[in-house]
Amino acid sequence: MSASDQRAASEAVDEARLWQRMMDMAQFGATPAGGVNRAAFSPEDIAARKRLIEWAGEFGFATSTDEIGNLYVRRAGTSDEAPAVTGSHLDSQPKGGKFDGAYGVVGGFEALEAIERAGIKTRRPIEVVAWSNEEGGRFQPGAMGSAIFAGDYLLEDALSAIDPNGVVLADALKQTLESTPGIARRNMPYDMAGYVEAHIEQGPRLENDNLTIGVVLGVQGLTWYRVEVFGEEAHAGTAPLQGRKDALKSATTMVSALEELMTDDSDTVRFTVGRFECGPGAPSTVPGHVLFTVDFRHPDLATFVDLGGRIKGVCEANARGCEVTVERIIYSEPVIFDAGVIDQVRGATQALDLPYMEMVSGAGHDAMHIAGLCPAGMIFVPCEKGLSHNEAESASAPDLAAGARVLAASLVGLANR
Ligand code: HGY
Ligand code: MN
Ligand code: MN
Repeated sequence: MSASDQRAASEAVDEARLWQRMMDMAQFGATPAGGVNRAAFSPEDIAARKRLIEWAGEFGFATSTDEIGNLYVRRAGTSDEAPAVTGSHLDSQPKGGKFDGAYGVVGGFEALEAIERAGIKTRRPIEVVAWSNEEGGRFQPGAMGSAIFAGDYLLEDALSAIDPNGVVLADALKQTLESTPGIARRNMPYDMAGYVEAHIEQGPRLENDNLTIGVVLGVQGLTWYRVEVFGEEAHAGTAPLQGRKDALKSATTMVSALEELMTDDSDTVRFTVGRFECGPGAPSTVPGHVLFTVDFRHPDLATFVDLGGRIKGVCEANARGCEVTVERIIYSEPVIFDAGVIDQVRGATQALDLPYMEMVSGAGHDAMHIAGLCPAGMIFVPCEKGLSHNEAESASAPDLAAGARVLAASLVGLANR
C-alpha cells in the first residue's frame, strides 16, 4: 500500500498550484525590491497566518495554535496515533526572500493537498506547522517557536523579549493570537512520529553541481551572543583620549580580536556580527554604549565548543576600561538527523529518479530543535546562486515541485510507519 500511495502522492503534487500559492504568500510583507519583510508577530505575519488557515479551511483540515503562536494544520489519519509532521516558518528576515521558510510551510501544505486529492488514507494524521519566529530578526532568539515547543527555551523568557522599537513580545504575540480567535489551542509538546522539513538550501552547492535535491544529514552547530559595552559619554572636543571610556573603540577592538580568533584557512568557520548599534550617535559625543551580536557556527562539535567557549573571554579581555556583558542567547550543538528519516527522504528521491547529494545544513532550521523530540530530517532544493537572507532570493517552480514530491512521499511513508 505505502509504495503505491507514496507514488500517487508525489504525482498529485501540482507545480503551478504550488508556485501560485508561493506567490500568494509572498504578497504579505512584499518589498519593492522583490523580497519579503515579514517580521514575527507583525501585521504581515498575521496576514500570512490567516491565509494558511483559509487554505486549510478549504479542505476541512483542522487548525490549532499554542501559547507561542505555532500554527498547526492537521489532516486526519485512520487512527489518532502520533502524527507525521512537516513545516517551517512564515516569518522572514528584514530584507528576506520569498522562499526561506515559506517554502517549507507552503510546500508542506501542497504535499497535504496532494495526498488529499489523491484520496490516500494514512494511518497516522499528517500535520504542517508554521513555527513562530524562526528568524529572530525582530525578537531574539531565533527558532523561538520550535525551541519552546522542544523545551530548549522558556516561554517566559521569550515573552519579555523587546524589539528595536521597544515593543514587548508578549504584546505582539497577544495581538497575533487574538487575530485568529476561532482556532483551537493545544498544549506543547505533543508526540510526533517523525518530522521532515523542506527548505531552500541557502547555499550554492546543489546549483553548482546541477542537482535537484539535498538529502540533509544534519545541521551545523549554531550559537548567538549578545554583547553590550558600557563606556562613558564625553565631549569630543575636550575629553583627552587618555582615560576615555569609548564604547565604540572597545567594541571594535573586541570584533577585531574575535575575527582573529575565528581565522580559518579551510573557511569552515562561520562568524558574523549582524547587528551593531552605537549610541548616543551624536558626532561630538564619545560613544557611551554599543550593542552587537555574534553569530558563530561550525559543523565539528569539538571546534564548536572550543571556539564558541572563547568568545566571552575575548570580549572581556578587550574591554579597554569599559564594562561589558556577554550573554549567550542561542546554543545549538551540531545535530545529526535520524537515519530512518534520511532513508525515507533518500528513498523517495531515488524513486522519483531525482539527482541529489547528501549534505549538512549550514543554515539553522526549526528541525534542529524538533530532532531532539522525534526522528527528524530535511529536504533541500536549490536557490539561485545560493543567495538567501537577501531580497533577490530565488528558486524555480520545477525545483520547488520536485522537493514537494519528495516531501509528499516521505510524509506518506512516515504516516504509515
Ligand atoms: O540563521 C539561520 O540559519 C536561519 O536561516 N534563520
Ligand atoms: Mn529558514
Ligand atoms: Mn532564514
